[in-house]
Amino acid sequence: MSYLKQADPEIYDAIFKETEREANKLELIASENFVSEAVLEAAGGVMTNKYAEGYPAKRYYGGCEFVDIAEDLARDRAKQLFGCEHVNVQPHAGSQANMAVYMTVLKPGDKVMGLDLSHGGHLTHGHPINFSGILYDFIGYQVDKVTEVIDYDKLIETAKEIKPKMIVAGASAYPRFLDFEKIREACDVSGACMMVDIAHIAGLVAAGLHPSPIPYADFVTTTTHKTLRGPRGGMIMCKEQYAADLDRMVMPGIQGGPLMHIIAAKAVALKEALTDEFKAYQKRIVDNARTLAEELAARGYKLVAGGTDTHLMLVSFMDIPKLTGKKVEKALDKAGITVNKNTVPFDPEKPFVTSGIRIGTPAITTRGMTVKEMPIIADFIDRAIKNRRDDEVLAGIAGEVADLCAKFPLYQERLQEV
Ligand code: DSN
Repeated sequence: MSYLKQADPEIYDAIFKETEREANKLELIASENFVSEAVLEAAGGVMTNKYAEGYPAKRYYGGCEFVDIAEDLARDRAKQLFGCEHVNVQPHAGSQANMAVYMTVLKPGDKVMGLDLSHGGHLTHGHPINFSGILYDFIGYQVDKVTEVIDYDKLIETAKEIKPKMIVAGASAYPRFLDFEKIREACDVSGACMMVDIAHIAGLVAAGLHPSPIPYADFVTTTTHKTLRGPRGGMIMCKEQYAADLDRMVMPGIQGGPLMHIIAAKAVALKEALTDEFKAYQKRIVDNARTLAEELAARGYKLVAGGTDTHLMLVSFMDIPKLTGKKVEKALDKAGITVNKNTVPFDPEKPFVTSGIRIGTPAITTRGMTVKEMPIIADFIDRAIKNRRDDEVLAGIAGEVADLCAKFPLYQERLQEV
């Protein structure tokens, strides 16, 4: 019998339906994934009850001996996985991780450079409506109009000229490898501190499938729930010289009590990430993304930057009159396929409309799909876009999607009515 079903049937029902949605639809949002039952168990455990301001062995509360074990394990495993000098596993999310780094190094009004949101960056990399753009003087850098790859020469020139205090690398919608050597060069010529946000590519970096920023960067931030496949949360790695200042900035600077149940779940995910099976999983993510991108290109779709090196791709509809990301997202949703509309470089549309969609393979790869399924998925996407005004066809595709998903079961025990 479920305690939750008895105590709160409405929430029980919403969670049950979300489990069904995840199991029966194709989850192609590049930043999402399906965590293991072990991660879910830790995240749903009694450590949610514990206040533990401070750090292991230096807490402001008694009774921290067991949460200390969890946080120490999370820190040790992160260091082993990424080869970093220091790590803080307490940030509640990626946004708090980025805020903690900025506040460790910068003063309000300082000049910072970050990739423009519409060129693949992130809100916290200096967007004017975000705290980052409100507090600091962010100057954006962009991709090249023809290659749609970051224009590193221009970035280095601009850095030389404006002498930012920090350069932020990292992206939430950029399909090619990031060149950390070039970013380091831009930092060195301008005297800037280097921060890399690897939220999207953390799993790939851990598996050695994307170059690591650790040797180059002063700070590396990440979320733990994307390719890394852990609980929703954040993490910061840095050189030892910044460790004490950074830890003070996370707590008491911007956060209070850490979410110890989530830190325990981060430790579990990091243990999983240290296995050979995880490395093989990351390789399958990349193989699937490359194959899906090729299959979409073969059906006439334009891929930003010509394809992908990572777990994600951006499909641009800029050359197709009247077609927008918003319309495609809606049609795919009706066909049982979940993606997000996304601006593409030099997009004339607003962020709520956009001229593109972002597609990622981490979640479908977790449930066991391989390169064999990618042509089938490309076909679903193509047919849904072509028949976007025909609800009957879209419902038919949704049926085929559910049949495909049934071959790759997910959270089956949770779908047994209790
Ligand atoms: N919202 C995340 C993403 O989808 O990429 C970034 O924070």
